[in-house]
Amino acid sequence: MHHSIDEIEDRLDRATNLLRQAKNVAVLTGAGISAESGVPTFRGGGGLWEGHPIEEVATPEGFARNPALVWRFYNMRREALRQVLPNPGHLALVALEQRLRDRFTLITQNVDGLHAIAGNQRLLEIHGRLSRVRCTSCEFSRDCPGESLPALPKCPDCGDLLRPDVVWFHEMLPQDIWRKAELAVTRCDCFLVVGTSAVVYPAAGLVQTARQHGASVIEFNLEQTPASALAHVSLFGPSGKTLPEVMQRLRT
Ligand code: BJW
Ligand code: ZN
Repeated sequence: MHHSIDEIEDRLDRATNLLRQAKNVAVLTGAGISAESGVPTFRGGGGLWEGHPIEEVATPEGFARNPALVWRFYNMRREALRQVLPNPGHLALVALEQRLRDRFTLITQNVDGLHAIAGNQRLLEIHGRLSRVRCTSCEFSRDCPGESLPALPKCPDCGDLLRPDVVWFHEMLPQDIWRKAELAVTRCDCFLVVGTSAVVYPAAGLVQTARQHGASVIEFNLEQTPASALAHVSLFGPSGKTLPEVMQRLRT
């Protein structure tokens, strides 16, 4: 995507104006917003982890087949998270929440916890959180960030196998959180779609929902996605640059 300086400026101005006019704002983020923090995206790198398609390690079927393999994948990612910090894209969304307060909702597909670490409070983590574990048999659940877990961690209450508290393919999203996300999207007049390939449902369907309820849609991504066709303005570039640029304009 190559645009002239004038075209880029014009898009930034249009995005800022849509945001300025909005009473309620909802934001959907994906792995791309954390890319500049050093967290790998899913569909980058061919969507493979050590040669395994992501469906093999991020499904209940994959976990049932080979829990040790799946835990190796998640323990590796838990370790990697210790090194990472929020980037200017995350911080721009904290500034936006501070400006709008209860007129702002951040919906994230990310499990890295970086929005919470950055300081967003009106946050809906619809795919769960990597730092949390829960029992495959009982109600036990615990947030244990930065803790090294055994190769096959067991429940302290019942002794059965623990699993990462994330939403795998073929699983339902946490219903209360999902309902809140849908409600925020139907109520917003401006919807930001940041760093997501917009192919994983039901999250990707929120872009359509926003449009159907009359919101303006602004996309932040490196490249075009299925959401581009629904966006009023697409800002192509790293969100660690484009989000702060829009926030900067909003202040003047
Ligand atoms: C940058 C950047 C920078 C890079 N700046 N941008 C309807 C239609 C079709 C299929 C389905 C459907 N409904 C359900 C399905 C099946 C399935 C699905 O959607 N499959 C599709 C792939 C086709 N969905 C489900 O299974 C969902 N559950 C469900 O529907 O339940 C009902 C049911 C019940 C029982 C039986 C059957 C159905 C659950 C989906 C859960 C997704 N979980 C994962 C894993 C989480 C745990 C973990 O992390 O391990 O969530 S999958 C993975 O994808 C992860 C992500 O949250 C999610 C989205 O990915 P994301 O964030 O968009 O990342 P990428 O890598 O794809 O994109 C990064 C983007 O950033 C790119 O565009 C880059 O260009 C950009 N970028 N750097 C700005 N600096
Ligand atoms: Zn248990």
